[in-house]
Amino acid sequence: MLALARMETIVIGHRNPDMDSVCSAVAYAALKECLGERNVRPARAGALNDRIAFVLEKFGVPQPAFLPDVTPRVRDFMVKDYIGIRPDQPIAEALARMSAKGLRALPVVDRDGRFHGAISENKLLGLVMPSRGAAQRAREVRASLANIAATFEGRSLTGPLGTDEENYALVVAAMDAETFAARLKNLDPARTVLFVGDRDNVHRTALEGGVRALVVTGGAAVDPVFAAEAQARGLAVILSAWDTATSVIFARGAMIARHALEEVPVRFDADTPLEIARRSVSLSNKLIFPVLDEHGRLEGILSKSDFLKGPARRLILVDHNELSQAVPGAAELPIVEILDHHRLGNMPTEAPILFLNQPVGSTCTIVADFYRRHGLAPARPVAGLLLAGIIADTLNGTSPTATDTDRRFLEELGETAGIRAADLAAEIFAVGSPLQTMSPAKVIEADAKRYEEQGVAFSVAQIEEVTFANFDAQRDHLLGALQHRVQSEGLFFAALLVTDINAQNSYLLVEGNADFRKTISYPEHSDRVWFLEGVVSRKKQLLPYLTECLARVR
Ligand SMILES: [Mn+2]
Repeated sequence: MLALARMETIVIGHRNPDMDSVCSAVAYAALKECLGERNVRPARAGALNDRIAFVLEKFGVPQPAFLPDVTPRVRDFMVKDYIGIRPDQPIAEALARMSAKGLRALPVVDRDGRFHGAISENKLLGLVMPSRGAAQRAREVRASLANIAATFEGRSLTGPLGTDEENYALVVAAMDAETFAARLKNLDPARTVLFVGDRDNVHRTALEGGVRALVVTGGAAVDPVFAAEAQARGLAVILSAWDTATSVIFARGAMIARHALEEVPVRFDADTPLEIARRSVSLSNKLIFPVLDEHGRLEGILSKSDFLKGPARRLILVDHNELSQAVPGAAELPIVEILDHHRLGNMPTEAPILFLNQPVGSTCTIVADFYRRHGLAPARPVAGLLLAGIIADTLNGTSPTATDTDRRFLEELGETAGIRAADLAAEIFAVGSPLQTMSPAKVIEADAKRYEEQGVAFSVAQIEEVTFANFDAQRDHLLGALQHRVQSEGLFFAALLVTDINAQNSYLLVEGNADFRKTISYPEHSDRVWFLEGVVSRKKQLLPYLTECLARVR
C-alpha cells in the first residue's frame, strides 16, 4: 500500500515531441483524472516547438512538465529527513536515537551539515561490550567527566566538571577500604573514576589516594564537610541516583561519536543513477551511505533497505511504442499502458499491460475515442488539444494516414472546442515556419525519430511548411546539419522530409551511406535532395520506402 501511495503515473510521448504526442499526453492524463485515478501527470521528453506552444496557450493549458530523463536516481530513494548525531555528542545519545527509531546506523554530521562517517550498532556493541580478548578495555572510557556524569544524570558536589577528554578507568570499589587502598597502588589515580555506595572510609581512601573522580551511587548522601575538602584537593564528587552497576554501564556511553566513527568511503550525489548506486552498495558491508551536495554537505542518506522500495514512477507511453524513441530511462520503469498508431517495435513486457495500437491518423484520435467509450466529453481546452493533435498528424484529414475515424473526430471535437478544424489548422500552420525560425541543426532534430533496423541505425525527421519558398536558401545548411548528425551519432544515414502541406508534396534530404543514397529512385531535385510528389506521411509513405531501400544494400 505504501508503494502505491507514493506511486506517480507519468503520461509521456516520444523524444523530440510533436503536437500529437504532447496533446495526447495532456488529454489522456486529464481523462485518467476524470476517471478518478490519482497522481497522473502529463510530461514531455523534449522542447516544445512554436506551434505546440501556440496551441497550449490558445486553449489555456499549462505546458506539461519537461522530463528529459526518467532514470531512477538516488534522489528519488534517499531519506532526506534522516536522524543523525553530531561528532561531539556521546554514543549513549546515538544508542538512544537508534533504539527509539529501530535504526542500525546513524550518520555523524556536524553543525555545518558536513558528513564525518557513520555510527553502527555493531561498532557500538563492540565498544560498550568488548569481547573477552579485549577485556582490559572493558572498563576504559575516553570521555570528559562532564559527559560521564551526564550519562547517568549525575550531580556534581564540587563545582563544574571538566570537559577535557581523558582515557578514564571506571573502577568499582566493592570491597573494604583496606583492600581498595592496596588495589589503588596498581591504578593510575589521576585517571580513575571510582564508583561506590555510601562507604565513607572508601571515600576517604579515594581522596587520600588522589583519585580523579568519585561517583557516589544509589542516591546516598555525602557529608558537606567531606565535599568541601574534596573540592579543595581536586577530587570531583558526583552523585548518582542509580545503583553502582547501572551507573557504570551508563558511563560507558560517555564516549563521543567522533571516536566511534566508521569511515564510509562510498558516497553518492543525488543525481547518481540508482542502478550504479546499487552496484557500489552491494559490494560494501556498510549500512548507510551519504548523499552529498556539491559543497560536501549531507543531503540525504541511502540505506540498503531503500533499495527494496518499489519504483516511485510508472509510465504510460503515448504516440510511440519503441524504446529507442522513448524518454531515456523508460526501460528502467514499469510501463503500464501504451497508446499508439505506429508500427510495432516494442520489447516484451514482464506483466500484462494495456496496449492499444490502432492504425488511425493520430494518437489524439485514440484518446478522443477513449473519452467516447467512457461516455465522457472532454472539457473545451482538452477538446482543443485533441483537435490540434489530429490536425497536425493528418494535415487536417488530408494525409494518406487519415481515416474516417480521424475525420469524424475533427468534426466532433471542433464542435466541443468551439472552433472549426480548418480554421485551427490555418492558425497552427501559420505559426513559425521551421525553415525561417529555427537553425538547421534544430530543424533536423526537432521531430527526428531514430530507428534501428537490419543492423544499422538511422534517423528521419520531418517538418511542415505552407510553401517551399524558403527551402532552396536553407538546403545546403540542412544537408550540412544532417551530415554532422550522421557522424556524431554513427548513423547509416540521416534524412529530413520537408513537406508543403498546401501542395501535399515533399522534399527528401538524405546524408550518409553513398550506396544507400543510390537506391533512392525518386526524381532528383539537386545533389542528395529528391522530390516526392504526393508524399506527406513519414510513417505511412516514407518509412516503408526507406526500409525497402535499406534492404537492397544490407
Ligand atoms: Mn502521432
